[in-house]
Amino acid sequence: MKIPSSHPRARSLRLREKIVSGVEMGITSVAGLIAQGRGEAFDYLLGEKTHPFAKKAIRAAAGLLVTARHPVISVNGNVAALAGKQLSQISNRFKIPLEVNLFHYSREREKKIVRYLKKCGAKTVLCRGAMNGPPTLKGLHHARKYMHPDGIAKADVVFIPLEDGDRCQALRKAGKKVIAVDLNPLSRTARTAHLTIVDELTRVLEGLSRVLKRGAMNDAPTLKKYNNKSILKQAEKRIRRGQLF
Ligand code: PTJ
Repeated sequence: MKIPSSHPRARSLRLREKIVSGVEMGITSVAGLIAQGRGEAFDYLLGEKTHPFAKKAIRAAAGLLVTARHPVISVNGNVAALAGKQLSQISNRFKIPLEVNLFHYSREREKKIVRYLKKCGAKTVLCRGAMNGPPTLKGLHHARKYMHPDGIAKADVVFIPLEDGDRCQALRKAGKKVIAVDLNPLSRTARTAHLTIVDELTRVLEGLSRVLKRGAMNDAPTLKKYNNKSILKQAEKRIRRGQLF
């Protein structure tokens, strides 16, 4: 489907098409369409733009990523379809490995995502693959518990776009610093992460790349001085104000 640029919501519609083609390519799960719809609803209420509270969170996230000993970016089927190229560029340039981690797991889909990310240019893509007894996250009883020994298992900072709350909690309990991207400031993921960016993923990655390239995170607050609750409150207030476009 070709979306005319004159359409007032062209960008959002193009992202929807990306998710649809992700499903057609077999990299996004069918449930991923529902997740995208939830995201769109919140983005609509946010006026489909990056607000100051998200910009602040992006700068803090950049600061955390560049000072990490071993940062890792977790990639699921929606994230790969929406932002495969953007993530591959960030991963290569700043030496942050990508690790495929799926809720609706199948070896076949995992392989397709790895292949797709490599086609997007990513140099380091980790996954569960055929590993025998990979390390697991305590307290999780589904496929998202698996960690790559050179990836999330030894990471100090994990970047989790579009994540389930229970995995976010389990990562925190395992002592990782967690950066989440979630358009819903009320979600368990948003409330559990150390640092939550309430904004649409592809806009977040554009902002993050810009900040990282310019080194503009040098004056970003460290986690000790960062107040995630206040950022979430600001996002919720903006949604409740109901002033759309
Ligand atoms: O590929 P899999 O099998 O690992 O499955 C991935 C999905 C995303 C389907 C799975 O993790 C899932 O069901 O996610 P949820 O519980 O629907 O959560 C998705 C969250 O991400 C919701 O709070 C949405 O508001 C938010 N979201 C959706 N799209 C975007 C988004 N946030 C930022 N940018 C988006 N583009």
